[in-house]
Amino acid sequence: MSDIDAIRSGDRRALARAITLAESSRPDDESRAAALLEKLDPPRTGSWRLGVSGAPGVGKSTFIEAFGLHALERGRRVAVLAVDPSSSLGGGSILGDKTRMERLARDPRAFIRPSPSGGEPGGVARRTRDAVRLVEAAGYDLVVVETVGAGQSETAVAAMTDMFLLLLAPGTGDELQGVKRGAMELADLVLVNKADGALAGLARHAVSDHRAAMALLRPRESFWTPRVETCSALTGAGMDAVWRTVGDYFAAAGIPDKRRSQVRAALWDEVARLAAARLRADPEKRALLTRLEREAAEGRLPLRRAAERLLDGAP
Ligand SMILES: Nc1nc2c(ncn2[C@@H]2O[C@H](COP(=O)(O)OP(=O)(O)OP(=O)(O)O)[C@@H](O)[C@H]2O)c(=O)[nH]1
Ligand SMILES: [Mg+2]
Repeated sequence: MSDIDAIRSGDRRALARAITLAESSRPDDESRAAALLEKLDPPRTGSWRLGVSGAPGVGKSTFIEAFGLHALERGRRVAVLAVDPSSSLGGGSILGDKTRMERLARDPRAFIRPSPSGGEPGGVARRTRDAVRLVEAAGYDLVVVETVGAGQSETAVAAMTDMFLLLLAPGTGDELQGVKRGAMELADLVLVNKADGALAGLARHAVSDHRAAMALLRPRESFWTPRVETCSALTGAGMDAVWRTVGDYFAAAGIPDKRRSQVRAALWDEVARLAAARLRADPEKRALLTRLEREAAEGRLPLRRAAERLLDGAP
């Protein structure tokens, strides 16, 4: 059976191998991965791609497990992928050992992929995009991409998913100030998690604060006004409402158009990456590159001029 047929037929090991190949930054693996991706069916527009972000410990993994189990009951097949900005620096891994989402992981209708470790920063997002394509080809139609709320990973995840969920915890002081405005601006749904026990009251207050704050932001999508709700990933409270809100979003959204424009933007990222890699590897440019780098570093040549000369091959 070909790799593609094995993936299509639900062979989890073939799927895992294909994702490993897509995560590799070795040039020969990259071209094998591209050949594999080329053979995939066009992406399914019936799938839901959700980005989930939030500060460490806010409950992302617990939420994804609760939401994922909910989705399984409603006939979806669930894949969870992680974009972990720290792993590229040799740090920990979101889905590594801390939270295994054990109940979800045990279900044959779910596929959980730990975050890639190693590789150049920025490459993680690109490889996750390929992993989304692969899990969809294997029939998973709810793809959740988890990322810890740090730096550019949120922006990258929002740019590769259909709907972006931001999780906050009440009473941690990060209600308004600690959470970057940027993450709020990306969010289609803000969830104040841990709305249980002693934190329930605080969570309600946090919701009204965030609603007021969100009302001041310009909506990202013409078809959707971002919402703020509470939930408890631990008890499952509010999970039905979250499911309905996600359903409302997908009923309102023009997913094919949104994905087309995401792919256009990603294409230009890829072009820039490939062009830079080829220039760096070009033996004829090596001497020129060294000289231009030095002149730019010494402030003798504006960056724009250095880049132009490198591209044009001017002396
Ligand atoms: N009370 C309460 N605790 C929760 C809830 N959700 C998560 N927790 C707890 O919060 C802790 C962190 O949960 P995780 O799901 O691992 O959080 P995370 O955001 O995935 O954390 P990182 O992956 O480290 O960024 C765990 O001890 C959870 O049991 C909730 O809704 N209520
Ligand atoms: Mg986690």
